[in-house]
Amino acid sequence: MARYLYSMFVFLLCASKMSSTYGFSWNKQLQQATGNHNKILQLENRDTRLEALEFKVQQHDEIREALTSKVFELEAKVQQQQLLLDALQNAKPRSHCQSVVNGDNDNKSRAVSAMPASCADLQVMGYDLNGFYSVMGVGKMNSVYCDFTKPSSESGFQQLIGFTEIKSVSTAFYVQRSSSFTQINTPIPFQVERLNVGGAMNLTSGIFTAPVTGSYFFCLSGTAYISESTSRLVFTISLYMNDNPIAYGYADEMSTEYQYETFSLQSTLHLMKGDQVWLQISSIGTGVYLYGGLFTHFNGWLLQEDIFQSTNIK
Ligand SMILES: [Ca+2]
Repeated sequence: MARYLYSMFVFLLCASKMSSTYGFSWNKQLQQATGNHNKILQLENRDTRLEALEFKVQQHDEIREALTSKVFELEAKVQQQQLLLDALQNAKPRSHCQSVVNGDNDNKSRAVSAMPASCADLQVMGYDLNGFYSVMGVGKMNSVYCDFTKPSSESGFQQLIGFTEIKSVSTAFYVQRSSSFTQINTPIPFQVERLNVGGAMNLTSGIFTAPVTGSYFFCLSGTAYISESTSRLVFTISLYMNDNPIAYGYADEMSTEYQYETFSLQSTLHLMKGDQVWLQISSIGTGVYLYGGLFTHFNGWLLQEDIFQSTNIK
């Protein structure tokens, strides 16, 4: 560009010199040369500014490329942070009451394979907040207080509060007879259902089937009609558990007038799931019968479930 401007200046100078040859005055030539020189300077300034602008544009392009690269780098870091956060959330217990969490080291893997039975187990599984926890006891759940600020060897590390009453099902029934019954050696059916939570009591067959393994309570009370007789008339009712009589109720009388004799029995039994319980008359005299009219009552309910057997938790 400078070479071009210098050529222009020489050309104009020659032109002015030639003009003097043809009669122009020196002053006029000088003015014209000065004007031409100024124009050249203006062009040089414009060219300088243009070069400066081009340089700035180039700088802006470089800055833009650098910023774009930085944005990509930050996006990658954000993605890494999110992955790390997800991993931490999966590795930590989600709540105090949660029994099992996934672990990523050998100890945690060992703990996941079994139910926690102590504060020490919970600690291995990643729990570190003091509080009340439910852990596996002998046949039932235990409630313990864990103080993770203390070494596991100290007595205050774990305090047993007691066992936790947990039932996987609810079972309770109360049934009655509305009519008399005299058949022996057959389960006594019932006609009136006051309560049969869980439906374990079958009124038609008279048989209760344990829905889960655990301890149950049964209660029977009733009335036997005994006719007048000069000899002793008896009425024996039996509580059966899987074809075996395990308890008896008894009533008898010998009178010249008919009598109503009452009987009752209670039983607390440990039943396995599927075990069956029912009542049946074992012996009955002539003219004797189980009195109906809502005078015979049979109740039963689940006291305590062997939660780990019935839920098959090891
Ligand atoms: Ca009697």
